[in-house]
Amino acid sequence: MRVTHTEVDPSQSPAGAAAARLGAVIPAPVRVEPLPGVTYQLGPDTTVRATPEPGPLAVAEQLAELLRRPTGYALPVAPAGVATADGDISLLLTRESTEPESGGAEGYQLDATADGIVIRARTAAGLLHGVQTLRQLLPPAVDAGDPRPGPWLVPGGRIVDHPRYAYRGAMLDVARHFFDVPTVCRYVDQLARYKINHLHLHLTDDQGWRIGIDSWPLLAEVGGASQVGGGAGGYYSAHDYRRIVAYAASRHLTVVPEIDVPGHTNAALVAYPELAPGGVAPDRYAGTDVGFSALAVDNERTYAFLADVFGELADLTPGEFLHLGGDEAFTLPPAAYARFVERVQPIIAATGKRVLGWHQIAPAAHLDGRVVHYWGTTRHDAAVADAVRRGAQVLLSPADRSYLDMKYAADTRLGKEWAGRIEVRRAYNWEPANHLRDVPADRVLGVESPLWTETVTTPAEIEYLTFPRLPAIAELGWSAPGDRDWAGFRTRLAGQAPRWRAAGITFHASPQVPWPATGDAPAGTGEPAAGTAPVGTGEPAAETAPAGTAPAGPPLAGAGEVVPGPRAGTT
Ligand code: TNX
Repeated sequence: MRVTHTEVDPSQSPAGAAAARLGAVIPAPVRVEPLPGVTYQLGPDTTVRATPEPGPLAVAEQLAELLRRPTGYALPVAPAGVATADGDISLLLTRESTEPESGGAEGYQLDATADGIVIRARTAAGLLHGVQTLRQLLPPAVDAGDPRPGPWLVPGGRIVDHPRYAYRGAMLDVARHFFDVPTVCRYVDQLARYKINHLHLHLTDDQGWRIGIDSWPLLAEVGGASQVGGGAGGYYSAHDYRRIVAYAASRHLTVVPEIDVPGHTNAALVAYPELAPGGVAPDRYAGTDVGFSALAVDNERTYAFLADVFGELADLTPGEFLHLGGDEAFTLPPAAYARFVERVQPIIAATGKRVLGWHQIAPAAHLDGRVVHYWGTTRHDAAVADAVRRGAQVLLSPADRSYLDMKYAADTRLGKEWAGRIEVRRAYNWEPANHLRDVPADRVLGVESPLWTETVTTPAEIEYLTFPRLPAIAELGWSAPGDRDWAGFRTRLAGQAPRWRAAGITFHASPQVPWPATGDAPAGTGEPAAGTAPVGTGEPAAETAPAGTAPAGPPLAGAGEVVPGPRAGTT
C-alpha cells in the first residue's frame, strides 16, 4: 500500500491517530492518502445514500443494518442525488474506472472528509468492498451487537483500491461434518469482511453426500445420513442450496460447488451400489482415511449419473465454475483415471460451466477454460506446468501455506499435520505469482484457503482455524507484493482482534501477533475446548427470505455473530 502525506505524528492528537488508522485495513489497499487533521463523524442524522439501483441500494441497506445496532442511530437509506446533507454516507456507481483495465470490476474509491463519506465503484461488488473498508476504519465497537457510546469517527482521506486476483476463495468441507445453512451464511459474512469473492463448497465425500439431486434422490437421503464420527450428517435441499447461493451473492461471493469424483465417493456408492465397481455396495464410512473409494469408471451408467448430477448442479449455480474434485483416486490406474477425467470434463462444459478440479486432473487432455487447483506442498509440479502450457489456469491452495485445517502449533487440539504446522506468518509469507516454477504469473487465477473438517464440528472451531490465517490469504489474493510486508501485516492484524471480540468471532491468539491487551481475556490461544456444544446462532434473514432473492438484513453481523463459549485470549 502506498501511503502519502504521513507527516502527522499519530501520538500527538486524536486526529493524528485517526489519520494513522486510515491505512489499518486488511487486505492492504492499493493507495492510502490521509488528510491530516480531518475526521468524519457518523451522527444521529446520517443518511446512507446510494445510486437508485437494486445493487447499490442493497449494499447501502446492509451497511445501515450493520451500523444501526451499535450506534443506535436510525440511519435511513435514501437515493443519492436528492437533498444530500452534510454528514451522509454515499455509495455511488460510477462509469469511471477506479482501477486499471485489467483489474476486473471490483475496485472502489473511498473519500472521507468532515462533510461525509463517498464510496465510488463501477459495480455493487466494488461498493461492498468499499463498505468493508469503511467498517474497518470505524472504531471496533462498530462490530458489537449492542448499543455502544461512540464517537463514531473515521479518519479523513482517500483510499483507492482494487484486487490483484479475480479469484479469492475459501473452501468449506461440509461433507466430513455437515454445517447448516445459518452456519454457512455466518461464514460468508466473515469471508466478505476480507473481500473474499468465492465460496467453494466441498459437497460430497466418503462420509456424506450433502446436496439433493432430484434424479438420484438416495444420494442425499441415504448418502447424506452419515458423517465423520458417526453423527447424523445432513444435506442441503435444492432450496437450502439456493438460499446459500443467494446469501453469498448478496455479499458478492460466488458459490463454487464441488462434487468430488471418481474417488471420495463412498457415500454415493452406499446410496447407489450400481455405480460401484462390481456393483457391490460398500459399508457406510465414518472414519477419516482417504483414497479407498472409486466410481465404476468403465460403466456407462456412471457417465449418465454424472451428466444428471452436474446438470442439476449447473441449474442451481449461477457461478461460472463446477469443481469435479479428482483428488486421491488411489484405486484407479492412471490411464483409467485419465480416461474418466476426459469423459467428465466435457460433461461439465456441456452445462455451460468451466471445469475446476484438484491438480491430479492436470495430465488429462486440455479443455478450454479449465482450471487446475493446486494443493501440493512442492514448488514444482511437472504435470501442472504441462497443463498450463496446454492452456490451463491455476488456482493456488498450497497445503503447507493455505490449508486452514493444519495445526498452528504442536499443542493445537484441532486440525491435522500432514502438510506441516502453519502459524500465521507462514500462511502470509509466500508469493502466489512465483510459487510454482514453470507456471507464468499470468496463468494464476487466484488463491483459496480450504478448510477440511475431519476435526471440526462447531462454528467456533471453524472460526478458530480460520482466524487469523484467512485474512493472511485474503491479503495475498487482493494486495500486490509491493504493498505487503509481514511487519505491517501483523500490526494491522492485531488491530482486528478487538473487532473479532466485539463480533463474537473466535480466533487463534497467535504468539506471532502483538495483540492489544484486554485485561479480561483468559490466558491461552483461545482454542475452543473439546466437546464444546455446537452453537445456536441467531436465525439469519436468509432463513426467511424466499428462494432466489437476496436476503435483506445481515443476520450474522452484530448480535447474530455472537458465539457463546470460550473467547479468544491474548498472548
Ligand atoms: C487431503 S486436499 C484431501 C482431503 C483431506 C485433506 C485433509 C485434497 C484435495 N484432499 O480429502 O480432507 O487432505 O487435510
